[in-house]
Amino acid sequence: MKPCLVLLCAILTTGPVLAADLRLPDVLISTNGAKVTSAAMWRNTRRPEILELFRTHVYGRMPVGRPDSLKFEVLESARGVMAGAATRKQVKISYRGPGGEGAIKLVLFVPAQVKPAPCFLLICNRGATNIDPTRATQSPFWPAEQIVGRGYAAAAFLNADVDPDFHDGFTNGVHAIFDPPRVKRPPDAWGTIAAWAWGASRVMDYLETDADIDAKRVAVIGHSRGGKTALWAGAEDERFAFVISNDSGCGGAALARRREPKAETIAAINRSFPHWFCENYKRYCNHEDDLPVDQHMLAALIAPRLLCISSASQDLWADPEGEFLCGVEASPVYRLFGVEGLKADGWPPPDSPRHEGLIGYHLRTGRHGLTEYDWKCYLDFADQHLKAK
Ligand code: GTR
Repeated sequence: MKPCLVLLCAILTTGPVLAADLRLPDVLISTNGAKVTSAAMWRNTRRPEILELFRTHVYGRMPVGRPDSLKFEVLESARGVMAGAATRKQVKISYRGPGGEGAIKLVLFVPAQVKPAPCFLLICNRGATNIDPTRATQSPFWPAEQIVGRGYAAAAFLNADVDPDFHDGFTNGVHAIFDPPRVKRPPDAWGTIAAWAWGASRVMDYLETDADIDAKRVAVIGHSRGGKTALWAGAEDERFAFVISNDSGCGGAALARRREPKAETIAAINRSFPHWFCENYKRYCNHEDDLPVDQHMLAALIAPRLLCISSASQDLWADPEGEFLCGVEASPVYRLFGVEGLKADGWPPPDSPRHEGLIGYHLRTGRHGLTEYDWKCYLDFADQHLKAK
C-alpha cells in the first residue's frame, strides 16, 4: 500500500476513544475484588468506598453535617412579584466557626400557584447580576420567570459567598472559618469545589425548613465549575433528588482517562486552578491511569436519583463525548436498582435530548454556556421524572 493510503486508512479507523478502550475502573468491582450484584451491596459497601476515594483523591474532605451555629434569617418575603406569579424571598444563611462568621445570601422565587413547590437550586459561578432579585436584569443563565412559569421554585446563590474563587492558600471563605490553624494542610483537605458543594448543602438545610418548598424534590444545578460542584454536592448529600451537570468537563462529568487532545486534563486544571481540588489530586497530573476512580463513578454516586448531563457541540475543552460516556458508564449502577440510567444507542446528535431513563443527556449546538435551551431540557426532564415523584 502507498504510504498516503496507509495514512488514510489509519485516519479512517482512528475513531474517538470509546469507554471500552479506556480501561476505566469497574464501578461494580469493590477494592477487595468482590463483584457488586445487588442494590444492597452497592449501598452498604461499594458506594461508601467510592465516596471515600473521591474525598481522598479528588475533592477533599468537607466538615461532616450541618454546623450547630447555622442560622436562617428571612430578610424579605414579598408576595405578588413577577406580575403576581411568585413570592420572592431573600434569606441570609449564616454560620460561625473558630475562624469567624460567614453567610450565603439565597434568592428564592416560589410560584404562587404551587405549594409546596419542587425547586431548582442554581450554584451561580457567574456575577451577581445573573441572579438579580429585582429582575431588572434577566439573564438566560437563570431564567427564573421561565422556571416559575413551569411550576418550580427558582433558588440561587453565589458560590463566592461560600468561598472566593482564587488561590490564596485557603485563608479566606469557609476554609478560614472551619479549618483549624495548621502549618500544613492534609493532602485530602477540602478544596474550593468541595466548599461550594458544602454551601449547597447549607442552602438545602434552609429549604427543608421552608413550608413553600418540597424538599424531597430539589434539583441542584451548576454550569462548568458549578457543574462539577453540583455533581459533588449530589454525591455528598443524598437529599438532592436531582443533579444537573451543565458542561462540567474535567473534574466533572468528563472521563479523565479519555485525554482528548483538545480537552482539559488533570494537569491543566490543577495548573490553572490549584485551589479547586485536594492536594492529592495533583498526583494524577499526566498519570490518569493511577487514579483509583474515574468520573463515571461520581455520576454513579447519584444513583438511583435523577441526573442530567449536558454538553455543547463546540465545547471541546469539556470533552462532550466523554461527558456522554460518563452517563453510559454510570448506568450499570442504576440497573442494580431495577431502573434505566442513560438510554441511548450512541452519542446522540445535537439538540436531540435523551430523557427516557433516569439519566438524561443532551448535546446542545453551540459554545460553552448555560442557555435557555439547556434550561428547557432540564425543565422537560423534571416534568417527566421529578413532578411525578
Ligand atoms: C475553565 C476551566 C473549566 C471550567 C470553566 C468554567 O477555564 O478550565 O474547567 O470549569 O473554566 O467554569 O467556566
